Amino acid sequence: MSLAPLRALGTMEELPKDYLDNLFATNLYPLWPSLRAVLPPHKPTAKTLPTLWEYQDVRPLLMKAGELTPMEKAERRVLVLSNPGHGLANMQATPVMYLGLQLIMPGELAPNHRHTPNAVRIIVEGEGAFTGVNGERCPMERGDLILTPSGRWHEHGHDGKSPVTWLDVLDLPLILGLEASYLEEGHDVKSAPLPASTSQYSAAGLAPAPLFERVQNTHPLIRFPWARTKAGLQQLAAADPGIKAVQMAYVNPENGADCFPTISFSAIMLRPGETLNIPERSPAAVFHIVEGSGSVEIRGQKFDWKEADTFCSPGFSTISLKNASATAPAYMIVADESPVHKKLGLYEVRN
Ligand code: GTQ
Repeated sequence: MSLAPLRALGTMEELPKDYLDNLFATNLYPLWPSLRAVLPPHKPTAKTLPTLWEYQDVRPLLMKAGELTPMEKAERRVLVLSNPGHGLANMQATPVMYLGLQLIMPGELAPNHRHTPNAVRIIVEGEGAFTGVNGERCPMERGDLILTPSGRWHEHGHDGKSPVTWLDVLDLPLILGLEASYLEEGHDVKSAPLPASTSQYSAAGLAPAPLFERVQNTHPLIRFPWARTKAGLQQLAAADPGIKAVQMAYVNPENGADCFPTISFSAIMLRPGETLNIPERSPAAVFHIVEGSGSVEIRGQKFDWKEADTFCSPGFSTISLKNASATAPAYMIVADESPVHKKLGLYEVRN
């Protein structure tokens, strides 16, 4: 299909100043000087810049926050991975996703609260911490993915001996943009502990069915232990050596749906020596490295990554992931905004 050339449109400068003043005084604004900015041809304009946050750079600053700011003054001790393309103070990595690295020290408690944005924790470092989600106590171990869905009470505690850190992924920028973001301070929920969902859904394809009454729960499984995810990826790779990508989605085990209505999560194993070319898709994405090292090229920009690093890509980007090792697999967790794009009829895969 040949595309018609774009008409050159009138500019602000061409309009008389007193006319513009009258427009502004009446809370009006002319479309045509800005039309190309909000409706660019063929492909959206992305504020989101491909950005890498190396854990070795963030960690000392996060530990320093542990010295500078006690938990009582922080509620959540987090350094936000802010995309410079959106402005650092806007605290967003992509249009839908907020990322933060959170630190909890031994003996500390990040108090109970709940909020409208959905959140996921991906555990990065340390042992002995836990997240309570509506009373379900979830141990935090490296690589685990733990959901705290919208409206669920949650708190973080730490009975161990060394600092524990994790990556928070929230749909905060979207919920904030909808003017629907708010929080409530906590209640003590320990009195009504829930059974561990990880034990209830311990085997793929099997769900608890006490006397055939199935659970109606939008988030039946809260904690996805890394050991299981890794084993699943390895078994997938072994079962189908020709498979295009060794990737498994984190889903609601009752119905196979994405965990959240806004963000989709999956895990990828890059086989030894593998280069994985991801086609141009409309949603932005975030990658967090659990194990291994390699490089990525996003819109022609190249980054080297290793364990515990995090990077993001704008939508409509070609992404090429390369495992640096010829002998060891690399593992990463991917979050993308495809659920929002699909619901709004915007989802595209090109080439
Ligand atoms: O742990 O509940 O990074 O409420 C931002 C807001 C983490 C949390 C964040 C939060 C939390």
